[in-house]
This record gives sequence, structure tokens and C-alpha cells, in this order.
Amino acid sequence: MNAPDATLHARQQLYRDMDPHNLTPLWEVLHALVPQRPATPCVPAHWRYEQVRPFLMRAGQAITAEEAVRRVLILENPGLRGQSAVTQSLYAGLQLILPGEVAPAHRHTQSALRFIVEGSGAYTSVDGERTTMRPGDFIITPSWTFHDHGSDADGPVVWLDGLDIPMIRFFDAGFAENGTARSQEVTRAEGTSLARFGHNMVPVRHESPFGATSPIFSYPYERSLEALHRLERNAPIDPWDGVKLRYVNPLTGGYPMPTMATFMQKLPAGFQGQGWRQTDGAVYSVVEGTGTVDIEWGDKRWSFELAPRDHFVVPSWHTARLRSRSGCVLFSYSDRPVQAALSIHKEERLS
Ligand code: 1HN
Repeated sequence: MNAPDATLHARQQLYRDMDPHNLTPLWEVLHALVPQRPATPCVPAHWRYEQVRPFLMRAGQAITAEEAVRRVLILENPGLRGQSAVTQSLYAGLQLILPGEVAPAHRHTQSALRFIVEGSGAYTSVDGERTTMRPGDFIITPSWTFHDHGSDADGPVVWLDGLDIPMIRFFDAGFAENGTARSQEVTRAEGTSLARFGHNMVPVRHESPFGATSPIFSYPYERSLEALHRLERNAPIDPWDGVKLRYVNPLTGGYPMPTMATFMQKLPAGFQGQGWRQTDGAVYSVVEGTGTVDIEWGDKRWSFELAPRDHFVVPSWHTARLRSRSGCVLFSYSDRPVQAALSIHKEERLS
């Protein structure tokens, strides 16, 4: 029952009188503050590569990598326009580098992942070691490490950047610094980190070079794919995920980055997945093959037809299902390590 008019008026007067003192009543906002289930402003969205690529190539003509510092088209969630965010906690963008270009060295507290989408032969340098980019490779830039990108390729190279920008902004913990040289000096041969840490062995005496972040900063696609294919042939297929593996920090067994989890999965040909929902909204990059993702939120429905190099986002607690007639490989990332550390991660698998 509503309160009588006189009471309501007295309340409104109370709110107006306290407002200049920066006071506001909890009881007017309590339900929104503590929702019965996640109430995200983030919505499902799909970026078809055939639509995005022409804009990327136009950006390549409009500005150099050097002038842009990073020539990136941000994938903005339609529910979060203007916030440079793909979910409430994560950033996503597609970066283009053209032959001969350099994206100059800098470092920042935000962690970044690169997932290579198109073209081979660009490189990124992390802490003095270069790594060549090839489609499907997952590459890490740990927090506060100098990094620059360059290209000796003969065509455009495009990758997905995943960063924890909104999360770091939330904590007001962002710092950045430019490098003294455009490209940092190379101090270790390519492949050194992978040899040290990426073959199920680690140096006998070592300290973690990047703190909580994995010491492997390039996870080559051929290895990920080999594992998925072998499991597809020889092991049970998960009814929700197909064959799904998470990338790992070999020193801890945990996620490769403290703020972002990364995954790669194979949907076998003919896969008709069951629905699931979880509190970590996830960004996906379609690596190979085609498929469909169906997403539900209350009485709303989305269905995205997926082609190679497409990107899409499944927001927190939205029900999603994956299907593929011909088989499909998907890379994805989310803020799961942070939710796990806070003991708030929740998942439901529907049957
Ligand atoms: C950044 O440093 C890169 O290093 C890409 O390639 C995207 C978005 C915001 C802030 C820093 C990069 C970025 C970024």
C-alpha cells in the first residue's frame, strides 16, 4: 500500500532539504543496489568481420600507427556507448598495423591480451623479447611492462586487444609511461620465454618475471589447436562447451593474467550445445569455421550467425547456447580470475 499524500510530500521535502548536504535515502535505491539477479546494462552484440574490416582499412589510410599511437577500433557494447567498454569490466578493440609501421613503446598498469585475427609477420616486443604474430596466437602484455609493435609483414595485420581498462578505471589505479625509444632494444632471442616456461618444464632457479602474470607471453595457435583436435577425437565432448581448454600460467596453474581468463574451444561438426549462464560476461573471437550462438535474457532473444574473424559478447548471466554444423574454433576471455578471487563467480549449466 502506498503511504498517504502528506507522508509522501514530507518525504520529498526531506530529500530536497538533505540533497545540498550530499545525503540521499537508501530506501529509494536499495532494490537497484542489491538486485535479485545481475542487472547488467551490457547487451549481447556481434561484430561481423566483413562489416568491420573495411572500416579498419579506411582507418589505415586515415592515420598512421605512429600518429594514432595505437590504431584501434574499439568494440563498444551498444549498452555502454562512450565508455570504451565491451562489458562493465573489460575492453575490446581491433588493432591494425601496416607493413613497416611501428606502434611506439609504452607501459601501463592495465594488462593486455592480443589475439591474432588476420595476417602474419607483425611482431610485439614485451620486456625486450619479440614475438612474431600468427593468426590464432594468444599473446600477453603483462601489467607495467614496456611493449611496442611493428610489422615486417607484406600485408595488413589485425589483432583483437583485450584489456582490463574499465576495471582499472573503477579502482582509479591507472598509470602509464612512454618508453625512451620508439622500439625497445631486443635483449633476448625470440622464443626464449617459451623455451624456459612453455614445455612443461621451468628453470630450476627462477623468479616469476612478471609477478602474477604468466612468464609465457605467446601461446602459439598450432599447439592449442593440436590439443583440441586430439581431445575431439579421443575424449568425451562436453555437452555445453564442446572441447574447451583454459590457458594456464605454468608457474601457478592459475589463469595467465590476474584480471583476465582466456579460453579456446572446438565445437565439433554437428554440435548442438546446451544452455549455460555465468556471471563473467565473455568476449569471443571466431577463429575458424562457422556456427551460431543463441542468447536469451528474460523474454529477449538474439541469434548470431558466426563466421571466421567475427567477434561477439555474451553479457553476465545471459543464457547462451552454441551450435555448429561444420565445426568451429572459438577464443574467448572474461574477468573470471577477479570474480574467483572475490568468491562471487557463479555458473549454471542448464540441461
Ligand atoms: C594499448 O597500450 C594497446 O599496446 C592497445 O597495443 C589498446 C587501449 C587502451 C589503452 C592502451 C597496445 C589500448 C592500449
